[in-house]
Amino acid sequence: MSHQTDGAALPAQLLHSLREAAGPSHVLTDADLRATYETDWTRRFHGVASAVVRPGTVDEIAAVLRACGEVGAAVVPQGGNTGLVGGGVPRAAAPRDEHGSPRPQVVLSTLRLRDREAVDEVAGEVTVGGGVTLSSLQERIRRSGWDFGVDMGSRDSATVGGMIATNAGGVNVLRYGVMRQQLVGIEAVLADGTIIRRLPGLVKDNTGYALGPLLAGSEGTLAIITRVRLRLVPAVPRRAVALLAVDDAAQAAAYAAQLRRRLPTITAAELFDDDGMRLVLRHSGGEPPFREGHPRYLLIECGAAADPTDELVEGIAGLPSRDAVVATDESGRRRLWKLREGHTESVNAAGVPHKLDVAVPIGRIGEFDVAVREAIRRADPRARTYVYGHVGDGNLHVNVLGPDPDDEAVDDAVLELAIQMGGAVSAEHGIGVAKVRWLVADRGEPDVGAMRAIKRSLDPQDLLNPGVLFIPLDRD
Ligand code: 2HG
Ligand code: ZN
Repeated sequence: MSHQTDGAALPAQLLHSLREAAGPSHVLTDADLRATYETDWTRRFHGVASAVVRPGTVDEIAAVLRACGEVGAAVVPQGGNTGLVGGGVPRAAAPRDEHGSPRPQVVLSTLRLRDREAVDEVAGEVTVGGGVTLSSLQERIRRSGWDFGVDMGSRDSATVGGMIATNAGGVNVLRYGVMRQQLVGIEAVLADGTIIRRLPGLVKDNTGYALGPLLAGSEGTLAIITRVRLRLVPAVPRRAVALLAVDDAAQAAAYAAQLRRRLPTITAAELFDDDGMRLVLRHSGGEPPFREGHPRYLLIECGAAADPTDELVEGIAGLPSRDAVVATDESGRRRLWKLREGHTESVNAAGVPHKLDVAVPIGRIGEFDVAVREAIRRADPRARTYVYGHVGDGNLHVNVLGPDPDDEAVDDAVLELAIQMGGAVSAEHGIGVAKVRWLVADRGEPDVGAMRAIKRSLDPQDLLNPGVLFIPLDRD
């Protein structure tokens, strides 16, 4: 996975046409300038790009794709480069052409697609460029009393185009759903440069195949997403957060389920363990929330127009816990959220992590949390395991430190267990290059055959993100 990369030279014709398409200053060929686009956030995945191109408009993107198509160069779409499965950086082993030679890999950055229309106050929707970051979207719409249904720790860098491409989820899924459910219109460029556009923002639209939802979660393999129309949700300015210390993940999941029923204002139900919390505190400082450590922690957030503290306090009152704390002011809430959201950064600072984002039937979360630790111990007794995630929707992030980046024994153990227990090998991060071997095991041949047929008809040259999602088309 992190093997030495064999970067292909950039053909002069391609360099010329990329410069024509995006403007010379937006075609980066210097190793120093390319570097940040070539390695993913975890440092586990990297490859060499022949060039990085930063087009600023949909027409420029169409021209870039046509130029790459002419020479058979692979295109790696990239937004904020916050992906965790290696899908947004060049392949370590470059894709090959029919003669077995490495194909040039061009990273296509969407970061310049930053146009933002005014909020449509009547529809409660907004249209923005794919390169707009989540935090700048939030900032803008919150000014007009709206909010966006998806929120996550990487908000300052993650772009809405990338979030649609990976069908991101985040911390509020139990209330508002995943990215696909926020999408009411899309503009995208297909591999041959064709621009598809459906942006009127119709909530009901049954005229033919729904291409937007198909592109959501397609991980850059079917099109470059250039603009999206998103549904907004009413802002819930008053928030309260509780942290419960519990016995185990089963109890956390059971409590989250009860609270979802009892608390109409619930926005998040998050899980983490004591090792993870200690790692966060060591990395970023701060006081532990309780005098002593406990096996697992359940964070609950409620949000409403009026202060939901009483409702939250009443909701958790009937649940026996080892300890509990409620934060009602902004700094207290931030402090509790930091214990959960700080995990990704803290784990990354401690090593190159194996990140296994899995979905598990909610009723089996407790069983999975026990079994997965045992399976990892068997695969690598020295591994350090942290399990955290979105317990309210059955999405756990199993993070493992210790094994070499290329050693996939723990990855296999975790993913196999997820499938065995009726879960999925990816909940919200995607397949990328990290889990390609597991797609058929999870989805079955008929599903993957149908996916490959779609891929082949929209991108017969396998230009867009080859090696992501499934093995390259030419190896059928
Ligand atoms: C989160 O929920 C993100 O914090 C990242 O999805 C998960 O660090 C991870 O594995
Ligand atoms: Zn997550």
